[in-house]
Amino acid sequence: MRRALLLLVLTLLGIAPASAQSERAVNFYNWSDYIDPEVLAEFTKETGIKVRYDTFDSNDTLETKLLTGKSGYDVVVPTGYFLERQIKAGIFLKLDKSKLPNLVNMWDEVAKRLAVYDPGNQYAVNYMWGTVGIGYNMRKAREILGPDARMDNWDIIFKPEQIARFKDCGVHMLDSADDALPAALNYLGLDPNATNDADLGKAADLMLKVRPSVRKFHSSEYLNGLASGEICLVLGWSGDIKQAQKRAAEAKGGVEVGYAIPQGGAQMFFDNLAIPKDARNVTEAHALINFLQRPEIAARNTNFLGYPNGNLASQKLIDKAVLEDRTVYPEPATLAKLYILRARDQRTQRLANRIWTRIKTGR
Ligand code: N2P
Repeated sequence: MRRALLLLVLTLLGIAPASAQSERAVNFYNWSDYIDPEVLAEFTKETGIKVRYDTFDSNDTLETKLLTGKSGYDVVVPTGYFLERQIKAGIFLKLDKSKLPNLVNMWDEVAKRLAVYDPGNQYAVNYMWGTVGIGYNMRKAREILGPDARMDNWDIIFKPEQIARFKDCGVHMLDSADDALPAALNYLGLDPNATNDADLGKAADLMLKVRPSVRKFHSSEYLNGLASGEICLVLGWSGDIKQAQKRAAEAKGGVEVGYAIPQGGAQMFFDNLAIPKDARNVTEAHALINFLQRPEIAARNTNFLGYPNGNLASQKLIDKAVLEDRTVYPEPATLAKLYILRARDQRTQRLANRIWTRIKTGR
């Protein structure tokens, strides 16, 4: 009652604090397992801005929401090659860099690569990046391949007789035409960005041959699956596998998880913070993006996630074991072998999605 009266008086005087008029909030749509949960609580504590947080595990899911308009989200995290065509489709707001002073902390090497998708870095700021590689149960790998087992080899995934040896202990693969098909193309010595029917057809044939050994196509369950020992092999995203490794170690159940970036080259991806044009909380969206680029916050997320970030100033605050882990921050020789994907044109995307459905259903 006293509070209500006070608010009434303040409102009449025209000096009501913003929080009294309506609660400040930001709607954040992020990948699953992609933030240290304490970070959001800290943002709210400090700014008074509440975070409504939802997660997805596929660029297609995010894009469907963005393209239908009125997604309701203020900050989203598209991967570079989706961002590229979404920018062209006019979906995003140009960032107001005067509200993002922490951009001075960004890492030029990453910003430069991101500019391939977002020329001039006008619409997006890198959040995390990573690689697509092989996650595995170390003991199972030794049992199956012998004590000197090397898992940094695409033969494990793409030679039907090799992957078949892991079938019984459980194989998962990302449910993503954009991650799996390019890996198959690369393995075949073809351009991972191929758009022609013949090359994509060859990738499909290869996938169909290994498909009988895959228990499930899913893009987030493998984290817990690997950590618990329920599965033993995955074609997955680096940091999710690094989190599985950490969870397994913490659980002290004897499960040891490994992550390998295969020798034959792998995909390097960039996931980026952007604001949809129809966002209703634009000031709050900038505040959140700026907060995430504080060196200590970016470092905490990387320590928690095992994904490298695009924030150079954060590196001196990242745990040494993470910063020096070459499966998180790859060394130059490995980096040189990584490939990036570009936005597919509509025709190729449709073709890839059709192929993917065929692979998943096994027909
Ligand atoms: C986080 C997955 C992000 C990597 N779980 C895919 N862009």
